[in-house]
Amino acid sequence: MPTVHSATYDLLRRRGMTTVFGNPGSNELPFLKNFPGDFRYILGLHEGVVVGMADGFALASGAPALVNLHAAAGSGNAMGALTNAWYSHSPLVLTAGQQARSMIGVESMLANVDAPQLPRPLVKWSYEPSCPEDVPRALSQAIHTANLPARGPVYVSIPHDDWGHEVSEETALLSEREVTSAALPSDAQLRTLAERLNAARHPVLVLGPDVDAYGANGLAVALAERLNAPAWVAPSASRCPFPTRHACFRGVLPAAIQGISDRLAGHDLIVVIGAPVFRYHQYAPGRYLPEGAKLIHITCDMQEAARAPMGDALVGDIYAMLDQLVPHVRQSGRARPEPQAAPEPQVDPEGMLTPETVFDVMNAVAPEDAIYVKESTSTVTAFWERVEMRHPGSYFFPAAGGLGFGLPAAVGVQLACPERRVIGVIGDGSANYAITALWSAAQYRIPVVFVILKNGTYGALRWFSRLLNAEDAPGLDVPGLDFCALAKGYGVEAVAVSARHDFEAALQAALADDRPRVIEVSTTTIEP
Ligand code: TPP
Repeated sequence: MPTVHSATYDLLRRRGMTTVFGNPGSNELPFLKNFPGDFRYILGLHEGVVVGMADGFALASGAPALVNLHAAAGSGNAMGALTNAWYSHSPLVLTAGQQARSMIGVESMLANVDAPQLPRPLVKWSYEPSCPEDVPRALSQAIHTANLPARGPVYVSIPHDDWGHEVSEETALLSEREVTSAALPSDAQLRTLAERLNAARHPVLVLGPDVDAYGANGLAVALAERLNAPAWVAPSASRCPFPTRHACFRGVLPAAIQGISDRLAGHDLIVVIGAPVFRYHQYAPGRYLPEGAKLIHITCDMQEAARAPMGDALVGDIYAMLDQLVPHVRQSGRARPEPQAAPEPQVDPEGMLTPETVFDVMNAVAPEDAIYVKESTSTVTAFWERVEMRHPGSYFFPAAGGLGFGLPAAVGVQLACPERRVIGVIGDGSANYAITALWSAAQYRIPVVFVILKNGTYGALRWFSRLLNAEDAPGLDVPGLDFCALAKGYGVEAVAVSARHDFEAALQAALADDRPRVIEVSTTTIEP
């Protein structure tokens, strides 16, 4: 007879989920024992790192990733990372060990009391099977729930005495299931949408992370070219949905109500695809839409559609909807937007680089299909202006702004995409939230190049402190950090640079290596 253990590994194998990201405790050992030879276990030294690595892996591979956490304490440590996974529609299947069933009620050590409640509201579904026989089915439900649109994290708590229980042969039926979605627009919906686009005098596209997640970047380009319309990236961008040197490309919209209206002024139709409407950040109240503009929202997430404060929405499969829509859009006679001028090089002060120079060097030295995992909060605008991104899956940024994503996600992305090089662009503030990811990169020989921008401060918060009239707030500087020493402590070779040619040489050397490297760059502060 199969057991919960053997049936679960069969199910995971059939779903292609043979990488387990975890940090174990006693509750998890019965799951991990007899670990099959065709599976790999990636140990993270803190649960934020575990979920961050899995998040990068799931985002870059587009497939569910398995996480194994330790009961309540481990799950609690992972919550910050879950904020990002929730907003990036990352299909994470989180499992956590629970005390033996008969020991939960007395609240023994490691009993996770009311376990399904703990990760809410940052999961699509959370569950503890009511009997051992239900564990494989519950995991099957978890995997499909995570993967169906809108994708997102799920959580299953599993008592540790369940793994040895026998289950029915019928459990094998779970492995055979295919669960897919087919959300296409009707002919009438398609016609109405195409008519509105064809009738618009000055349409504009606003593209979000789900365009990239569903590989619809090429369709977004085709749509922009048919409409000869400018294409903006939706505010608080967590992925790159459009080639950044295309003539239609305009950059990332600001994350403020009035700022967006100002940038989109003059357009009569705003078409938002694969993003919430909108992911605002700084408080700058104003008009939601510019004068005379209407908005159409194409999304895979019914919650995004329902909660938007304006516009019409169509919910469905982003790729399939664009694929059907583009042939119905007439080639516009409008002039194509002029390509944006290349930004000027910056002059670096003695003993430091401007972030602009760092990005110019990266753009010149890195392979054209490099993947950037970015977590340096004050340098977002400069990065998008200066680093060309051509291919799908070229950029990942924490979707909820929860720091501690960059270092581990870079490791996970590199694991998922061994054929491309991953460069982590991490602020000296951000790097500390998940620094132990360096250890996983070293131990599993995952050749991420980590570029740490050392400006000695929480740069974005300095900017916010001016915006919020709170410039005297304490706790905004981070002096005295030595990332070369930290990196060496975790087994990663590191170098500190403060001149352009040294950075060029260090980046070239790091990219030629098949092990991870850290480059600490002394940088100036910058306005975000
Ligand atoms: N804690 C978490 C988990 N997430 C956050 N976003 C913050 C705190 C608040 N926060 C936002 S930006 C920022 C902080 C602390 C500063 C990040 O500094 P750094 O990585 O050095 O980037 P810089 O802004 O200097 O480019």
